[in-house]
Amino acid sequence: MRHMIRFLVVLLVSLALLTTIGYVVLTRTTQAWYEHELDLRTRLAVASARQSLAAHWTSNRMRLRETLADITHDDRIMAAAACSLDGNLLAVTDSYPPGFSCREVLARMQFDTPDGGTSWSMISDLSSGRIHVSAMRIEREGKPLGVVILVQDLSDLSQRDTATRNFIVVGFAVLSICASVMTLFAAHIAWKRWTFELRQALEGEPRREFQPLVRDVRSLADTLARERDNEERGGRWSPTRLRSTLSQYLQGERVVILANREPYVHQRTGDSVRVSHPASGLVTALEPVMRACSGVWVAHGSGNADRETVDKHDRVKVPPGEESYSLRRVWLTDEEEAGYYYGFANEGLWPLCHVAHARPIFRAEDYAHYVRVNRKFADVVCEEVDSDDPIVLVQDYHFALAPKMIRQRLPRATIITFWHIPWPNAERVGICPWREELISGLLGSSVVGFHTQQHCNNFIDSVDAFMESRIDRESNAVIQGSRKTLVRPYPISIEWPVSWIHKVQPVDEARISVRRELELPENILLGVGVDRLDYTKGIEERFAAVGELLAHHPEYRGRFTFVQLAAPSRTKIPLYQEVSERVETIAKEINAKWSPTGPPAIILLRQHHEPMDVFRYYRAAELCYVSSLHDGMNLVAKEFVAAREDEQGVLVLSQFTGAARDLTEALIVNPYDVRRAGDALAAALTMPTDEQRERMRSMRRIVAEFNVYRWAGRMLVDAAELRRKERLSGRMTAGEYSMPIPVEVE
Ligand code: ADQ
Repeated sequence: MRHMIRFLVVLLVSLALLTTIGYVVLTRTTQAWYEHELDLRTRLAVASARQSLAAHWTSNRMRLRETLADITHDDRIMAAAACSLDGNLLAVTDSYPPGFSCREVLARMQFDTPDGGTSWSMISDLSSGRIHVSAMRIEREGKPLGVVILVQDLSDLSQRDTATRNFIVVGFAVLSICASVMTLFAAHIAWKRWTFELRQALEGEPRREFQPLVRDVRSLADTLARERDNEERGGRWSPTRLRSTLSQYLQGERVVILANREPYVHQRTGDSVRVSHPASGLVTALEPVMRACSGVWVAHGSGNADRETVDKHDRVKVPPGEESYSLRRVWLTDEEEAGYYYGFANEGLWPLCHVAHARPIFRAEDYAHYVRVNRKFADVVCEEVDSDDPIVLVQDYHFALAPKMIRQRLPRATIITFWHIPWPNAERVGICPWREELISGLLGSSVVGFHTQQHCNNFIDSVDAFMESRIDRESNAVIQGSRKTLVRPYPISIEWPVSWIHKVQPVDEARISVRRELELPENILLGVGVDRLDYTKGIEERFAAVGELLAHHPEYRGRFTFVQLAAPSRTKIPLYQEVSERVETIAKEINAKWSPTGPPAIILLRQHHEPMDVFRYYRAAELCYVSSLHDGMNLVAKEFVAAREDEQGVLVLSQFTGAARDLTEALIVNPYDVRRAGDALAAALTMPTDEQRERMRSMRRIVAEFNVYRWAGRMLVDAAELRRKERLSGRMTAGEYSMPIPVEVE
């Protein structure tokens, strides 16, 4: 209704405007027509009396007056006069109006037609009404004798003119209204018809050619409904909201997380035991979620003091001092760790899934360990659950087989598996000798989640290529027998606000302390990179871009330093050792070339830093460069944004990260194009503070809104919904209801 009223107001305003313009145009046009008609009448009248006029012009004033009187017999011509060339009145009829003497008319004629025109006319308004005065030259044998003046009465003409104009204007308005009403009516019918067809298509089976459109509309409607639902339920996602959502959906049941990496590692040095946080995107994302919803985190106990700090069930309460959830540690032998973790997961699956030009290595004995370790962890998960239909969150490529193993022991479990790295295209997946086993293992899940829709599509294509199953592309689901696995994008993020951010040094202090620590001048411009030392992170390309910056922008030589925090990672794998050496060599070469003396161009800190230290570096820097060659999300990009409460600093971000889809206000680069990446670094260093603020503010809004509580909340709510349906279908199978038994879970 509101739309209709708005439309009518716009319509009426447009009509008023159109009618006014139409009125002005019509007035001018009809006036021009009448003037033309009057001129024609004058010519005709004078032409028919021309002979008689010329004959009596000088000789017989009496006959001249009679001729003029004959002319005025025409209804419209009310008076006439004959004037000599020097302006004397020769003859005139009755009712000739004052104010148009021979001299006056000749003078006007001369003024209006200076080139010596033979006729002249004008319209004049008298108290008695409107008149048309025209003058025509009279000649005899080519010689001018004088002029004849005719006066025409326009009173009836102006009446006719007004009537015609009114008629046209009213007609025009009526026509416009009719046309608009008809348009409105036709649009209404077409819209009703279109929505009717769309509704029919959405409710039933759409025609083949509409299927892609209907699929998009359905998925959009789904997302909008879910988003609105979320909004209505409580604004921005936070630990409190996640907790209340979970208590609403899970009635206080605990969630079991299975991840290889533990969130807290106990390390003994001498007599003391220290707790550290591993450098891992997975831990960064999941730890705040666990703090918010409690439960159990099952992980490999990798610290050298881990065994001494657990109870007799291999559990320890974490975080230290807060103790809001349990960490259940699983022990691996050196052989198991070498085969499952270093071998199959990190020399096989990691390079398989990242397009970073490292050859995957698949060894049968590594795979055997991978199967055994997956079974070991799956068994521990089944020990830790507190019901026969628990919610289990399986994390990452270390546990592709575990979902199916858990499902075999707990057929009614709701298992959500999140794959933290990219899923490559089907052709590349085909390289893996155990591709069917991996995919089948993952299909034991109720939901398989990836960071992006592209990764979901690649997974579904791989299922299509290698498995016996039915794919429901409309709902992005894979159906095997009576089981359905949903495939969904859940872009991961970080906690917001970061719970310990108030403990990090403020920007001004961080700038001074970091520069002092690195022995750099106070006014040096600083860039920062923060990564595990991994070939997928593009650290070599990053350093090359710094080299290009200094080569093509000499003003930064000695004025800019790039500091790279590089946490050693997977150091037992030869390729990682090589990358570590290569990175060091490149840094040395660039320093030798561009900063042989003075502040170094690159500082490489190959060590682990605690999160608060990492944030201090983010705050001290002018820019942060994330140059991954292929990445799932990349949380470093989001952390840099979270750290910059001062709304300053520029993020230079690889287009091959998942984060590039969310943080579009970053300077997006192709990390392989080191020349342009160098220019982007220069652009970041010269960006005005206002622009930095605008970009940073917009990115901070995105990270705040799409935080990790939202990521976890959406997954857990989807899982709880799925479980509700499974429970319902279970009750129906058990004969509690007399309805037909649905075989699918959704
Ligand atoms: P990662 O490959 O570990 O994660 P990322 O998402 O960037 O990559 O997270 C790295 C984390 O480690 C960050 O929290 C960072 O602060 C920390 N870190 C890095 N270097 C460090 C250092 N030198 N010292 C201390 N801490 C350091 C994987 C996938 C990603 C995906 C995440 C989460 O590869 O694509 O975003 O999981 O799903």
